Amino acid sequence: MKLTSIIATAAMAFVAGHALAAGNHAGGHGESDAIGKPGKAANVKRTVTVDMLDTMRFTPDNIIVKQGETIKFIVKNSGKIKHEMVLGTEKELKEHYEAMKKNPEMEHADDNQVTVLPSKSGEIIWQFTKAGKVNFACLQPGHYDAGMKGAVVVGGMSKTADFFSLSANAQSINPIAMTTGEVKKIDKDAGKITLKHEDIKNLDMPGMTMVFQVTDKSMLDKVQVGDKVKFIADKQQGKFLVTDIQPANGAK
Ligand SMILES: [Cu+2]
Repeated sequence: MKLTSIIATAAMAFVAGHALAAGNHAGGHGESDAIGKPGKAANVKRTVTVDMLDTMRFTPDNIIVKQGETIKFIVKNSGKIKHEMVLGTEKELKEHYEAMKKNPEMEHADDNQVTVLPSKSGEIIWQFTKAGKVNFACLQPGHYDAGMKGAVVVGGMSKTADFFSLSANAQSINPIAMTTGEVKKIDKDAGKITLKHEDIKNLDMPGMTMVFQVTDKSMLDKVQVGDKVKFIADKQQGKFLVTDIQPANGAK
């Protein structure tokens, strides 16, 4: 059995919601173990918003997570046609995509995927238990072929060269490590934080004070101006992002 739990098309309006129906995978049947397992809402440490566009792209399309981390993906459809985000191995995704081409009307409701109608959003809560790479794709007919895919790199070590090619000075693949810094300014509305930071090794960036976009505004509730923090910085599409932040002393 591959990506199962195919449901009938009846509840079209319902697909924008998350995959409520698929409680059957909790604990896994084996097939999903390679990519992790459905996450529990109580264990969510971080929310990542993924935008789906009619240009057949995910933004971001390269996401870095820690091994064991439970991520809540807010999956937005900014396009005018239906899209979906499905997590899987490349093999699973390809097989599923072929099945979708033969049965374009089918809807699925596994925990590892969400189908989203135009202008709507849905969510996936997923725990990444194995180091390595988990692929994701839109399996709507034609979309995968058009390049609508991405990857989650699990384990703090990027295995995808294209991620590091974004960093002009990247000469080697550096492990993603927490960087120490101090909060200088928080702009909650804009989702921005200004950090005076030490060397950011994974971006090959010397210490300085910089403005970062946070991947989730709620991260800004955890810290205040003047706090010493540890954070993970990333660079995607030329923008500097903070994907995780926490008080440096743990206490708070
Ligand atoms: Cu799509």
